This record gives sequence, C-alpha cells and structure tokens, in this order.
Amino acid sequence: MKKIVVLFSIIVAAAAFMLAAEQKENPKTASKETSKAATTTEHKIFGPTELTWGDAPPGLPAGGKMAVLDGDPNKKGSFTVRLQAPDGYKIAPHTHPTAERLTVISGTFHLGMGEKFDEAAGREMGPGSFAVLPAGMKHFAWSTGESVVQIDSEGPFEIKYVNPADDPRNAKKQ
Ligand SMILES: [Cu+2]
Repeated sequence: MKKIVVLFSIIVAAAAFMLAAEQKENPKTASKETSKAATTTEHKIFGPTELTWGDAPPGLPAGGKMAVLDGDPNKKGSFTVRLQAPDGYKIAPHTHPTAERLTVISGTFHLGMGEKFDEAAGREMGPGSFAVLPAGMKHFAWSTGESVVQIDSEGPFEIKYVNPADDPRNAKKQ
C-alpha cells in the first residue's frame, strides 16, 4: 500500500513538473506564432469600445472604418473584421474569391444579390442579422444611418467589382 502511495506521488510530481515546463515555454511559442500572424493562436476578448478603428481598405468606398478583431485580412487564413459604414455608404456589385459571413452588430445594413445595384432587390438587415455569401457570388450593399457589420472570411481579402468603374482603386488612379 505504501509503495503505491509513493509511486502515485512521484507520478503527480512528474506531471506537475512537466506542466510547469510547458507553461514556461508557452509565451515564446505564442510570440513566434503572432509574428507570422494569420492563424488564431491568441486568446483575446474585446468589448465594443476596445476596438482599434482605421480607414477601410482602398478596395472599399471612402468613409468606411475598419477594425481587425482577429487574424490579418492581408494574409492567408481566417480573419474577423468589423466595418463601420456611414449613412448612405454604398458598395457596388462585387464578388470575393472566398465565402463571406456577415453579422450586423448595429444600425441597418442592406444586402442584395446580383450584378446590378437595385435597392428594391435588397434585404434589410438589423442588429443580429446574419448572411453568408458563397465565394464568387455577386452582391451589393448599403447602409441607412450608421451601421457596423462584422465580416468573417478567409484571407487574403479581395474584392472584385462587377463594373471596374465602381472600384474606388481605379478612381484614385485617374
Ligand atoms: Cu462583399
């Protein structure tokens, strides 16, 4: 009986030692992972006021703000961003090479399918509304009042306008 107790405590001690060693190693591997980004390795919690907002990427119309919550939309791998769209913000018909998942956080966002911008063909999406758009599906969107939409997708983020004249990147070149 005594032998079993001794053996058991040795096992427990060894396990505790191994756990401690692993915990010591972890911060190193975590920082290595974040430097090459793209994969989710970090635990993060953000309150709605703790996001860092910047201008939306040049492929989206001016006036939009974007916050990166997870991943890096410029790199390969999953990412989560939020887009803050001012009143009247319009994104002309376009496609993405990967599926896009949209969740409305606040305000009223509208989404329509097809290659022609047509408000009558759009669907109003209030807070809590969700949409998934398969890769390559033509769609357009607009905002009435200021809205915030969360986008979950796979990077690198790309947007291809049905009509190249709608691409704000082309307008900048002229
Ligand atoms: Cu889109």
